[in-house]
Amino acid sequence: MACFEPEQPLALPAWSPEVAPEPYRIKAIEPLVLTTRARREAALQEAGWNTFLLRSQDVYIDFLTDSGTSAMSSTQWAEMLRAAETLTYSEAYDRFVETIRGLYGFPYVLPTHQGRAAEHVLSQVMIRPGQYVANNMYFTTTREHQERAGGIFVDVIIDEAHDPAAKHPFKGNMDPEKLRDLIRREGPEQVAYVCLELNVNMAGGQPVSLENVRTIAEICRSHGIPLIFDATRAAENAYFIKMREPDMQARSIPDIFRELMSYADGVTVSAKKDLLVNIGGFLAVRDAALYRRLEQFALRFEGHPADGGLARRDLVAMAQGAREMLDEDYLRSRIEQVAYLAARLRDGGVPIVEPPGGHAVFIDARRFLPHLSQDQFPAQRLAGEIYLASGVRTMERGIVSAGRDPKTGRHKYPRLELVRLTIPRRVYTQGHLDLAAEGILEVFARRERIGGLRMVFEPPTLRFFTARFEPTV
Ligand code: PM9
Repeated sequence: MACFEPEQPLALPAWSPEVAPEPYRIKAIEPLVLTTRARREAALQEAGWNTFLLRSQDVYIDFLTDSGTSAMSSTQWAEMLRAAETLTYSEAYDRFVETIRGLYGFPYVLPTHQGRAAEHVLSQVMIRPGQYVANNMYFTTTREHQERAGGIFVDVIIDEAHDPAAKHPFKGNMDPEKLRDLIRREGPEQVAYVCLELNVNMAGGQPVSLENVRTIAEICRSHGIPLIFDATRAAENAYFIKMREPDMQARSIPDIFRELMSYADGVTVSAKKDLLVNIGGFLAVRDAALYRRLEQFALRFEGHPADGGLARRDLVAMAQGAREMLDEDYLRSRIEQVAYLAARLRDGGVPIVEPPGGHAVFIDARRFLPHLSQDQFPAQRLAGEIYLASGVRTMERGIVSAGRDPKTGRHKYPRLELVRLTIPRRVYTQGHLDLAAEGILEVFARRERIGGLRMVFEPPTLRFFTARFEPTV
């Protein structure tokens, strides 16, 4: 198979009985309620124009997040019920740890209640105040925990990642020169660790190439700097490597995944994404002494190291999800669903981040609403307008999410001002994607008449969750 051509969207494989659209059928349903425009207007006003604050019953199609929103398989449900009936805590823990060890290859595994808890434990244990942490772009909670631990966050992602139109196949890559510069400037002992996120959420769900991982790992090894992956969407990253990287097409996803993991000293994972569960996360490392320090810290915040504050059923659901997440048919159908929605919007002229990523389509609010300045919160406004049009809930990923500089107190003004349409795993059908696309095209048609917002309430941290806004026009 030819490798990725930047000018071409990811092509669907030719039809055959082996390549069906969704490799599952739906056995349980949750009714959806379509609200009226008047009801949505009232709901958005009550929510202060923050889609996070909308009540779920006022949402028709929920593209807020792919986190904890997956449909679990019948085997996951069966495992959960069996665990509650027949397994002791230790047996559930052993199953979880053996599965994670087998797939990820780390000897020491510490469950946590979700991803940000793993980030909290890792940051507090590994960062000395005043040390640097190099990242490929940022994720909100990851950066928050690094800075809370006294770390200095540095973004060393490639420049193309900040350009929504650049069609680089691996826009999540770190720039080796930027990383070397940081190490030269500050000295290797001043770099606590390098944090490489696999599929970079804020860049548009963009993957990192295996070649780039090898290069970054070599730089880290030669300077004695630990390499930590945020492996929250690493299974989806492995799929992109197989599809886009030269000489990878003949390899299996588990094989690519295993090689990827072999370069890291440790991982933090929010299991609410790749692992197809509603709650859970973990930390995994190679070094016994580091593990003992992490375990001691986690005891104070998470629960016993054998459960991370989770129930037995959560541990076995994660284990089963981990066994399902590397299935190539499932990954293909998931990533093609994202590509389908992207194509519908692109065909209608809507500016989106190219190429589409693994978990979401990102609309470029700067180009959608070019008459608004970033201080008028264009992505936040657009997310509200999309909700008003069709009851589809999306999320701002721009100036509101970026927050303020801890030193100057000023807005951070990220180059990317995006609205994220996040596709939950195994949940929505093509009909839902079509409806969402139609609603956005209707907003696009009247884009010139859309005004900005002003922030009327701002919390001190992670403001995107609870900030409130009012339209200026
Ligand atoms: N990501 C998301 O919707 C959940 C809500 S935060 C806006 O994208 C990465 C790459 C993530 C992530 C969560 C976490 C934190 C860490 N890394 O939500 O605490 O995308 O399980 O994981 C969200 P938890």
